[in-house]
Amino acid sequence: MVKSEHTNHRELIEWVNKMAAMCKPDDIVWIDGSDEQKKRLEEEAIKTGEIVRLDQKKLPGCVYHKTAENDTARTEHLTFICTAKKDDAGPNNNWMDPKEAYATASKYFSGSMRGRTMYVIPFSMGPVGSPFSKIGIELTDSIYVVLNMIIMTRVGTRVLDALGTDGEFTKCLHGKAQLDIDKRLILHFPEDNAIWSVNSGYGGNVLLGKKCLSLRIASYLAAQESWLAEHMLILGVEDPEGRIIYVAAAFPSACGKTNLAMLIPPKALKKKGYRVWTVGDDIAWMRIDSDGQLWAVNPETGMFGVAPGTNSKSNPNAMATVSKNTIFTNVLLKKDGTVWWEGHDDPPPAEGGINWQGLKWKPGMKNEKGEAILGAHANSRFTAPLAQCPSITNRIEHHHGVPISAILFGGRRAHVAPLVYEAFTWQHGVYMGATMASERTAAQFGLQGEVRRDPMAMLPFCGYNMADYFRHWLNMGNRMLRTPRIFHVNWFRTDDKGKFIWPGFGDNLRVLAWIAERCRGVREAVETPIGYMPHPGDIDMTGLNLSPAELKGLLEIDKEEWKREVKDIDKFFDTFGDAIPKRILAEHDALRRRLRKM
Ligand code: GTP
Ligand code: SPV
Ligand code: MN
Repeated sequence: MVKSEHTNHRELIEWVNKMAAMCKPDDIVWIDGSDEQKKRLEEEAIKTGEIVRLDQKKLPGCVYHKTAENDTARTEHLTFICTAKKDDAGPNNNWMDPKEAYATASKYFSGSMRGRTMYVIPFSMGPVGSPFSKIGIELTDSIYVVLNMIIMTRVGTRVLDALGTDGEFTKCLHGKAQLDIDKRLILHFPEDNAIWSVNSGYGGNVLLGKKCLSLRIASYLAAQESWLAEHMLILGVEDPEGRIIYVAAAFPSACGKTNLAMLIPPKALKKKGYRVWTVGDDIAWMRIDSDGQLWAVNPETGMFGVAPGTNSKSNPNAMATVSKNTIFTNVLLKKDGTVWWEGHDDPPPAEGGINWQGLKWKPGMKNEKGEAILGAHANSRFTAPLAQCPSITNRIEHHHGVPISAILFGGRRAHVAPLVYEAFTWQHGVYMGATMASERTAAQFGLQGEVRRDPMAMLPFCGYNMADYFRHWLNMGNRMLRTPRIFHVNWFRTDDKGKFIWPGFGDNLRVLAWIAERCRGVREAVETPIGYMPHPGDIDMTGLNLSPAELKGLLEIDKEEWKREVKDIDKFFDTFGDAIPKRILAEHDALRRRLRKM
């Protein structure tokens, strides 16, 4: 009979024992969720240098951490979906045979925790005990991971209590091993409800509750259980009459989810009485409730946000949120025990500091090629409790979450996509999401700026064949009594000098206000070949310095660009063979026809 002082869950105890037998840690510590234990772990990590305590007067409760230089973003090329059949992973995923995956990773894990402690983190994605939540247990040899998970998820003994003696959980194993990029693997086994991550210490690769569980594994479960696990922020837009509509928005990594989720209304709209409520900034789990409508929950409790460009002008709510109890990763560490990043409120610190590569850094430093050396990595991040966000909703612990009126898709497009357009129907909206594209950012390894198709912002996160995922989206629409309206937005159109035309950030509320009016059915729109669009006069421009010509440019559709777009989408669909749902192909043909008649 297996025994543990922590749980009577037999399968859990056996699994922990088995993983420990492979990794051979000196010690095993169960995370209980208490402040005392958290403090103890912090002290320990400070002693070993894994984290650095920041100036506690200026940044109370804050610490700093630097990852290895080759370990600063998710490594999509080393991320695999390991299903028995290759087709089930789809052309959108790297696939590995589960047997081979377990065998290879076992070699890397074997004995890798000698001289280290294995931490057992019971965590709940979603409110503890809610029937909609999912429980995971992460084993890790990194205190940094433990401290992040404490902020990002609900952890500790109460989760074990909710799990009981036979509850289901995702088996999450993480080991830093040697942080060897040549042996780095992020493996998902949807058929076993398991995740193995080895040789990395970077956020999305190792905080296994986030992308690995809440998107890749959850999307697989959601398809079977008829719900949606999406890479979406959730926010509430309150209009001057006090009515709140909730919006979920899918933008690819580093394309503005955190910023939109915490938006501060521009002065003129604030004066009119607009407010924004933050529900989530990265992940939405959405279910059809007994009222036949779509409801969304944010399964996380923290934000793991991009630091560069965050300042009290672009995102004052984020700045307030990271003023205490925050972990800063790969930013510039200043001599005075504070931190800095490109686009911070403070000018580059003349006294310099330690940059993300561990170099003694001074403003203006250049490399051999004459390029600026950054203080903070472009994908440097902060981990902060969402509860500290001034605009946080009071519905965060509600197990139904919030009712969704609108779904937004969007990416970074210098051209092609106008500021906003609305789908004619749910089916057309699913097509819009399935064909969205964006320029690559620093959140992924690879060629920056290259345009790639990133359906629903889920290309790196869909745990199964995306053709089936599109079908699942279509079917979800059929099951709803009333579907949310679907929109496409683009804050990133540039002029001929490459400058963003739209001011973005807080001013995005002007577009949200139009969307809210569309949802309430009180605004007419212009019918165009790509969807419904606003009359330029219907976007509230009070207090905004943008010429009518510029606004017109933002709403323009270039027929030739769109024809090229349609061809590019053909190529993308081809990668799925004949698996793409007919309803999606019908929308594609319909768009082509409408453009021809334009
Ligand atoms: P992940 O955490 O990687 O999923 O990213 P995210 O989608 O939450 O992106 P985030 O809000 O952190 O924004 C990423 C970058 O986009 C930041 O450098 C912002 O300054 C920039 N950004 C965000 N919103 C806007 C906008 O409306 N206009 C412009 N021009 N830039 C924006
Ligand atoms: C993203 O890249 O979409 C993120 C950061 O939100 S990570 O957790 O690394 O995935
Ligand atoms: Mn993200």
